[in-house]
Amino acid sequence: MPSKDVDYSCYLVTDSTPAILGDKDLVAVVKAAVEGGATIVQYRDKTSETAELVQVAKQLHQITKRAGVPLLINDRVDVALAAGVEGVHVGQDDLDLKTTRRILGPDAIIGITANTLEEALEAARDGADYLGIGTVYATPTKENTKSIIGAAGVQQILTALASAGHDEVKTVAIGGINARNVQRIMYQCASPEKKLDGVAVVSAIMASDDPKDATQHLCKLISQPPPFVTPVSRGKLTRDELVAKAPVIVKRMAQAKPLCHNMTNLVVQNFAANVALAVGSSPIMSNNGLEAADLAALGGSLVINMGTTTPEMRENHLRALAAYNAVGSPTLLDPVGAGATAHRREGVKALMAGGFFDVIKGNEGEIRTVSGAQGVKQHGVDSGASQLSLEDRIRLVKGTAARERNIILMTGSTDVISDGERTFTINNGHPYLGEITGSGCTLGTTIASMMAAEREDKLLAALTGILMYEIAAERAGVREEVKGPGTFVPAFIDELYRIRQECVNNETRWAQTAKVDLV
Ligand SMILES: *[C@@H]1O[C@H](CO)[C@@H](O)[C@H](O)[C@H]1NC(C)=O
Ligand SMILES: CC(=O)N[C@H]1CO[C@H](CO)[C@@H](O)[C@@H]1O
Repeated sequence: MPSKDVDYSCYLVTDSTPAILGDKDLVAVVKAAVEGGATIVQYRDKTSETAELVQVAKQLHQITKRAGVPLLINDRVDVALAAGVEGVHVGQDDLDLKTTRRILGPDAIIGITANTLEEALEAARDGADYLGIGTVYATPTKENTKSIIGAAGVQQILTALASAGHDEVKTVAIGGINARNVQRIMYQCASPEKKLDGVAVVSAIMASDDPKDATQHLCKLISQPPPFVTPVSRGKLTRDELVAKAPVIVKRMAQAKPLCHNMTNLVVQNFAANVALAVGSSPIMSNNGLEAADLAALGGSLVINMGTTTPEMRENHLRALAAYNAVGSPTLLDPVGAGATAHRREGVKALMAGGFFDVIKGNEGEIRTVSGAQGVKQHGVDSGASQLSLEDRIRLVKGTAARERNIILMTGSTDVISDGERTFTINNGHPYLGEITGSGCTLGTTIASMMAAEREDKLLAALTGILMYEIAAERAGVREEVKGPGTFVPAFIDELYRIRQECVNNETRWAQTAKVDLV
């Protein structure tokens, strides 16, 4: 077969260890996977003797050749030659690429593992056909956690390859990839300049009771964008369009009364529920991850508030997140106090590695933690009180949103929000919001409610939520009976309710007071 015309999309790496393979037969599993649609197979066996490796490789090759699927051998150039397969995959500690190429010739497929920018660029220069980039996430098959780079790390490598002009080199991501996360990983790894050509999986197929079915399912997922990606391209958005559309979205939301599923342990119960009701969504509080799938099916949105997260809670959060991601319903993360303790930083990292959030909202310290939670470079992890300039805040928010391919909102006296392409600052609100508990959390609820009603342009939905919330606060703050934070709360709830009613009655003037700038 012409070796350089290779489909890397659904790449199986074998594993013969009992912990993964169980009592299944390796050759039978590979046969099933190839029938299920695996497009390329790497035989990886770090323990068997050479003679056995060659013998198994030959057996596997009979299967793959018939299906027109290339077979590569991990590390062992001699075994690849002896079995006459299509190529090898080498690690950084194996035989070097140039020597491997000299031995196997120009037609052989040669891939190499790349964990860093330097390794990737060097391998591309040295003529690798493809790079196995990772480790994306922790995996049961590899112990070395130091090599974990997350989707953000993969993206950084793809960007660097593209800027160095290495468009030709193919790329697959590897490490902890399974049916639950494969679509998100492909989506979040992609840089504007270069996308992944595929993903490599080990346990998701090798450990499955039905490897054919598992492969079919994975290959199908790989070929489709994740459900939470909106098909419409993100159009441009001006302040005037926003002011015109916001009341329409609030009205739509008020009429649909979408469910707002909040997973939180707030001490501000009453206030949170009252805000949701005033805004017009239908609050439901369930911290039980098991019922999340049922709730997700109802078309509402999910708010995860990290206030007091415990390890058991995290399992529930991840389960709920997976359920909402699976149907493409909106999700919002409020990483309360994210930078405060190592435990919370760990929590943010685990949530971001465990699913997709359409919006991550937080104050400066929280968003700085989020920006450092993943990736090759760990910048700005500490939540010091360092005051960033507005320009720095804008850069941070925009860069993090572009990297995560979602929406980042940094709240403050000037809010900054971006989807990586469009960035806005908002200067509405009232100082009393900072004097009451739960105002950050309930802003999250308001935004999530709008996102359930406006599914196409998520940034527009989020902006609508912020405006409704902050303009209600402004109107409450100037009411005659409001003398301080205590009297502010009921007035604020009234104003949220009034704005909703105005929208239902087609009165749109409230939105004119938006202090929003496209930056
Ligand atoms: C608001 O506008 C819609 C469509 O333009 C109209 O059908 C509806 O009757 C209006 N509602 C009110 C309360 O004026
Ligand atoms: C808006 C809303 O539904 N808030 C709820 C979130 O969860 C807490 C309990 O953890 C409830 O008390 C709130 O009412």
